[in-house]
Amino acid sequence: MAFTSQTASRLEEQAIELPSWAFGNSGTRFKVFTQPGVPRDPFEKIADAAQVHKHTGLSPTVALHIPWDKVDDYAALREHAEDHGVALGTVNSNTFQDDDYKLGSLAHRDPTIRRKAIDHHLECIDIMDMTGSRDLKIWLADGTNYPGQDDMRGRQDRIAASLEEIYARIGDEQRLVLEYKIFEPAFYHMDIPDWGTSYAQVSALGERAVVCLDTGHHAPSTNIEFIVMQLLRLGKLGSFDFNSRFYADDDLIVGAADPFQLFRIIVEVIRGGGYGEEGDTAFMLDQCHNIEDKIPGQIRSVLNVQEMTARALLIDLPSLDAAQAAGDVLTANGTMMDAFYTDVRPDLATWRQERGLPADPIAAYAASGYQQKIAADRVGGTQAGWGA
Ligand code: PSV
Ligand code: MN
Ligand code: MN
Repeated sequence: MAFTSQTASRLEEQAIELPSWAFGNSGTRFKVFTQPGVPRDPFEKIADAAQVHKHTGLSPTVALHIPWDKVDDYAALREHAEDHGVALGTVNSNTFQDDDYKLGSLAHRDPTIRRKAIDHHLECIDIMDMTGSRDLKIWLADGTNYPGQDDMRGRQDRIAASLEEIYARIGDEQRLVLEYKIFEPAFYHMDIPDWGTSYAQVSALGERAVVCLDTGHHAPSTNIEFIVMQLLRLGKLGSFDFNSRFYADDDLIVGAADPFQLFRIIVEVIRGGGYGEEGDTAFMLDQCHNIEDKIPGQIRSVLNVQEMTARALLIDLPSLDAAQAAGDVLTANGTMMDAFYTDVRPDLATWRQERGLPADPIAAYAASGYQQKIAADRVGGTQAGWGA
């Protein structure tokens, strides 16, 4: 199937949320490389994120991380975003950078620590009310390092009770999104290590509690698209944190390590009704750009997602269905591969031009002078929060 006007209009339904932390300095536990011109506050992070949307038309919202993006006046932040042509998106909580949470947050045995962690989430919901955000995303660093360190069952029960209290405060138009991660920072067990645990926890809460699938949070060789299929089938795939990895939680540019995996994931999103206007699955990036420039790194990322979406939209579904029904293994697989191997880049350049966007967003950004301007104007930019 060729790139048609129908493909073009389905691509208009795409929105990919950017993480505010992608624009700050970041690194590994070995070294944080500082870059000239990085934002000094959340306002500047949003201005940078707006550059990505301006050049691609793909990223109308920016996710916040509290307390990294704490400000005195959220109405002003919201207005600032709107002035820059974007809106504020998901609010991410943070219970992993405080000494009190050494042994856990929502799972902690001590009710005063649990209270503090729950209250942090209630504060995040207050912020969502001011920013107009729909989603509260919770990723917990909770877990243990040694067998016997704590009672895993008790921790699971305490998380359930804590989440119940947080969920009770979620507004009618808001959602609680629970992310899972196989390991790190805890290494013996994580309290929310996999989609099944996240699914069990959110299912107990109610309709507006859903799962976040971070593509970097699985064991090597995990069939992630199977999880996508299953969560969509169960009506619980709330969002993606897209990034790519070679080894662990690498947070590299989405589609860089394994574009075919990204393609397969998006095929299942479309198949499961999670894409665009018909679906409720939010696309977000969760990445850091440690050694490359951050704004063009984000531009490349959203273009990679768009490119794999376009290829996924090209699958000849009637032929695929016929081949599957006939048990014609090679034709069925070949139909998928024909779409995957189609170079859609010229069509996407045209798609952009037809919508008043630059054919080559990375070149247009480089020519805009924005990078030089922020390097000259901003001194002493912030750290994204990682690799400190
Ligand atoms: C930690 O692994 C993590 O990368 C999770 O993926 C969160 O989504 C992100 O940090 C931001 O809190
Ligand atoms: Mn994530
Ligand atoms: Mn992660």
